[in-house]
Amino acid sequence: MTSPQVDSTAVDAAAASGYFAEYGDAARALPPVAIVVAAFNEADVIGQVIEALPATVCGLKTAVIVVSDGSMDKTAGVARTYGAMACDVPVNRGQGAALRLGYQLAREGGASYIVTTDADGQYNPAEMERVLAPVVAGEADFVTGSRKLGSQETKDPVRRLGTWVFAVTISTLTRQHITDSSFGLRAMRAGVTGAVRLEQPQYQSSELLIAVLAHGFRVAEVPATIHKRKVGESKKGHNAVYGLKFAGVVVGTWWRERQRRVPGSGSAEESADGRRPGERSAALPAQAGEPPTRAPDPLAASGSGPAAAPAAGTGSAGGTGVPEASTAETTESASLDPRSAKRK
Ligand SMILES: Nc1nc2c(ncn2[C@@H]2O[C@H](COP(=O)(O)OP(=O)(O)OP(=O)(O)O)[C@@H](O)[C@H]2O)c(=O)[nH]1
Ligand SMILES: [Mg+2]
Repeated sequence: MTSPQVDSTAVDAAAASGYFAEYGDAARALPPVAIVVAAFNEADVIGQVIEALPATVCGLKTAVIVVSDGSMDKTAGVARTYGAMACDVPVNRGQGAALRLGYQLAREGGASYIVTTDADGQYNPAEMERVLAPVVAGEADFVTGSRKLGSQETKDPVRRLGTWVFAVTISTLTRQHITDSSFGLRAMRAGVTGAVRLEQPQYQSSELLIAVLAHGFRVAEVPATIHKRKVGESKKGHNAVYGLKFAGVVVGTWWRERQRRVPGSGSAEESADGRRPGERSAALPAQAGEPPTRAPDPLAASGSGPAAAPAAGTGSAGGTGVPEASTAETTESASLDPRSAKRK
């Protein structure tokens, strides 16, 4: 349920100004890691999710930003009670619009890194460490968890097939080896989110991934776990609707990013940050307050070979010393286990 006709810029501006007025310095001087969570009608579960989020990841302090838009329950209030900074948008636009606003709030608050997770408890907060580590180490600009490399709880054959089909499709279209294009636990340098074009109001994950790949950012995948939703229902419709909309975003984004190439010239338009589509990038310039990172791995940044290769099949991300993932199916409680790297 989304309302795409609203003036998104005005909605974002009003919501951001309310958020900064409410949280003041805490919102303007964020710690290095902003954990951004989009939430819609998740009051029954979001408290447990926030409580289980780590206070530090990779040795860096975290702050939690929850963007609730048009929730009809007490999602934003519960998020505040559990210590998150909640941006309560009055109209419902979708997860993509909410994350985009969350990224903006994180960047404006000075966060160096953004980690995303969902509000429904499907991801294991203890795995944030593994997802963020290659970014902090300067070995990747964007890291997504992968259920193919890790594990998934669902036995739904349609879901499993869909994940595989979209991974193969995106790998073929972008010529980068991707095993999971819709994993909600991911980490990136904050500046990446401002450099790519993000327009999807709801089905955002493949747009973000394809745009990041097309810009030449260094992408890696690490093994991670996805559980079944514990409370409530998917906000994105059942398999057929979800699959069709997701497919539309994959093809639409790929085509849009292709158009950024200058026709016939063999070269490509530059993006806002001076980067060309498909160009394997050097790391983004460090932001103020960002801890120093190691020099990028020239192989990872070379532009040849699969950008997502570092973790594939190896259980670690590019030799970062990131812990191996357990490929065993983990129990439901693991994703919300407050004993694992608890916030407070
Ligand atoms: N702010 C906001 N968040 C949303 C909206 N729709 C979904 N979300 C959040 O985005 C996250 C993912 O949404 P889900 O409905 O769980 O979709 P999914 O995880 O892709 O699919 P499932 O596997 O079916 O759960 C959850 O945290 C939702 O609360 C929305 O319209 N607005
Ligand atoms: Mg979900």
